[in-house]
Amino acid sequence: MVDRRDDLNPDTLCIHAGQAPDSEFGAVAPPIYQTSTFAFDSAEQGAARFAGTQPGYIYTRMGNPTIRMLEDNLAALEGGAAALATSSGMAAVSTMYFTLLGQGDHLVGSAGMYGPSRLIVERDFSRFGVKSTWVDTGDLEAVKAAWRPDTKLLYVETPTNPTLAVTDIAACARWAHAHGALLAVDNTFLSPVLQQPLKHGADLVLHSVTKFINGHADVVGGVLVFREEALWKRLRAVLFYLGGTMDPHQAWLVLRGTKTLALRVRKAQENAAALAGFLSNHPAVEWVRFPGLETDPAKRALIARQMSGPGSLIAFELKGGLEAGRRLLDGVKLMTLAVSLGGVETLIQHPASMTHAAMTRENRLGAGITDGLVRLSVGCEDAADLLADLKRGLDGLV
Ligand code: LCS
Repeated sequence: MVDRRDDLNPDTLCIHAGQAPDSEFGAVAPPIYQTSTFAFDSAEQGAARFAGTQPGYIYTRMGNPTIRMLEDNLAALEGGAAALATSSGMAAVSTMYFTLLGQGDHLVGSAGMYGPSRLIVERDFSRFGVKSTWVDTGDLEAVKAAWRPDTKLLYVETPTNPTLAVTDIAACARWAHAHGALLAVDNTFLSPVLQQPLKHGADLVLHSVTKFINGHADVVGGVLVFREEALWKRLRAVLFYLGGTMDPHQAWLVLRGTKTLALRVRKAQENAAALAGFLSNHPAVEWVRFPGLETDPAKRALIARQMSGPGSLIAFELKGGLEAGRRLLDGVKLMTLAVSLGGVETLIQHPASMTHAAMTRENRLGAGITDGLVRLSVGCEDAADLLADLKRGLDGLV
């Protein structure tokens, strides 16, 4: 079985890590162990499995071979010690909060992160005495200013959804560790093909695997990947009781997705670079945010250090603001008007009225999510077809 071998490149790990031909019949594709429970040979063996003195499976909420293949695959891709697959990205986020934060603890997070990842702390975990401050984590001075003696977790999304602000993971790791806290990074927007936060000092990485990792808009899922086994064990114990674990069939579908992850990410990124360049030169466009178009020298250097590409998400605003944005959303034909991202199909959406609508307008504006911001998740279609669709939509506005 291909494991965490440093000599293998991401393209190879995507296809092979965590997966060996099936031991029973040699099936090349991973078998789906669609079972809720596992038979013991004897009472003694059952007791030993529960006691943890003998390896082997017990019950699918507490582990399953198909799910384990996905966890090993993603742990290898992120360069981690171990992983936990979850029923959704939000199950990964909430299991992390539930394990690492308690009464009186404080969290510092990226203001512009995916709305629900922030809202669940402000609305729900606050009922149990968890406090939070949300800042532009791309500015280390803002992180330092938000810090308190009881800060236990620094939670960064980089680049952020949907503003594409980039945070220095290594600098955040140094700061958090020097102050007795952990650093978690949501790596959904880039995937391990383009960014590996654990290598820059993060303690855990999480993904909505619904996005690039699965890549085919047919599964909702999540994963947590850990630099060290001790933290994996802590979250694992909580996940097994909270119950947000993945299903074997879900894991199998995601394993199909990971095989082509590197290919899809690169193709989508090429397309995105073409569309971002086109948008930034179009008279109907007010501004474009895309890591590949960054002009600030310090941020450019950070992007070169931390990311092996700009990814395939673009945020932009039209000169006509919200109204023009609405007309574009209704005017494109090939691009699909839908939330989510990271799939083979290009999706277009309006965060202020869709993905980030539950946030207050004040918090949205504070996080850079203007009323007219349009988010594009560029897929793997032909670049010329995408450009023609966008051109048709924009030309109708000027
Ligand atoms: N983290 C990020 C960065 C996300 O974009 C999302 C979902 C999640 C976590 C939560 O993952 P889920 O539970 O949905 O698997 N982002 C969405 C978006 O931008 N549009 O629809 C969902």
